[in-house]
Amino acid sequence: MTQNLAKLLLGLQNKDRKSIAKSISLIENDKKIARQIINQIYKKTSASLILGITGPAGAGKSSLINIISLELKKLGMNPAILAIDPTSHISGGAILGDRIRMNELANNGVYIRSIASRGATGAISNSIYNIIRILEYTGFDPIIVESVGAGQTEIEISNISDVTIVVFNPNTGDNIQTIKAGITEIGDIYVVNKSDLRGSLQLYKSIQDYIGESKTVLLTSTKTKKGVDKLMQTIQKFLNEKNKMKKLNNKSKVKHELRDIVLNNIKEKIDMELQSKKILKYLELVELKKIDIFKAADQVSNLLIKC
Ligand SMILES: Nc1nc2c(ncn2[C@@H]2O[C@H](COP(=O)(O)OP(=O)(O)O)[C@@H](O)[C@H]2O)c(=O)[nH]1
Ligand SMILES: [Mg+2]
Repeated sequence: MTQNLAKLLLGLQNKDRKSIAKSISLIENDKKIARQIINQIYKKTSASLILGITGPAGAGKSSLINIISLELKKLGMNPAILAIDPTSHISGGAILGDRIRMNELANNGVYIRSIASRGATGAISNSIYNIIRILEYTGFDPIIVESVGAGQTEIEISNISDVTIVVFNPNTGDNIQTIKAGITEIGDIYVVNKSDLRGSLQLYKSIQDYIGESKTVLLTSTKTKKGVDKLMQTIQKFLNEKNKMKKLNNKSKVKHELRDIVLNNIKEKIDMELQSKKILKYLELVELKKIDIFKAADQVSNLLIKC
């Protein structure tokens, strides 16, 4: 272990914010260093609970997380927030509201960090698992992950979360038609926020009808604080339950992560192999109309899977 790395790990153990920020940046930007860091800390990370919060932009996820994390702090917990930002890093261009919120959280000892979601699909960045490990090593629990529900993301967030909250709001024209089928499976708690606005009760009722009785649907307002107590009680109930099943949940999370890494490794390797000379032969055969594209693809696939 290099001296720099040792210093960084010591900083993490002391909950030094600069060390946390630096470790996360290193992990996001350098695969090799990420591996070194994880190799040094993995034995000392204990699984923190992950509270995933997803939903459309502007639904009030950040406002709710602000309240939730301050309440959890009051209960003696040590929450951290990871905001998966589909556009840019908060530090690059935070809107004023976000900045004020972030300052309030930081002043109360809640760690908050915005991370970019990589890739055109908006898929959750691969480094998120490792960033979570850094926060676990530092002693944060639970870790709240905010993501904008866009396509795959809300499905992925439920894979890494112990408890998933899906947030809706009445003024973005969200109605039952725009709520995708998949979303009814991923949430543990469904929240219709902005209950101070018109249309919220109607949306709440239609979501309740759509989701059925087995799931909790709540109505909240971060403006009037109505429904916030009930939300906190529900979150606590879920966190307590999940705490008891931590081992089992952790196994399923590890399974997902392992699958992600293996698929990524294989994809990288195959992408490289596809550039190789032995593949050119098949291109030629297709061009010369000796075989059709599907046959070529089958043969290339067979060839590559063996390698
Ligand atoms: N009227 C009303 N506005 C809200 C409520 N919660 C959040 N907002 C506002 O909605 C906007 C988006 O909130 P934000 O928390 O950033 O949403 P996010 O994109 O889901 O994280 C902000 O201007 C908030 O002040 C609420 O309960 N009622
Ligand atoms: Mg937000």
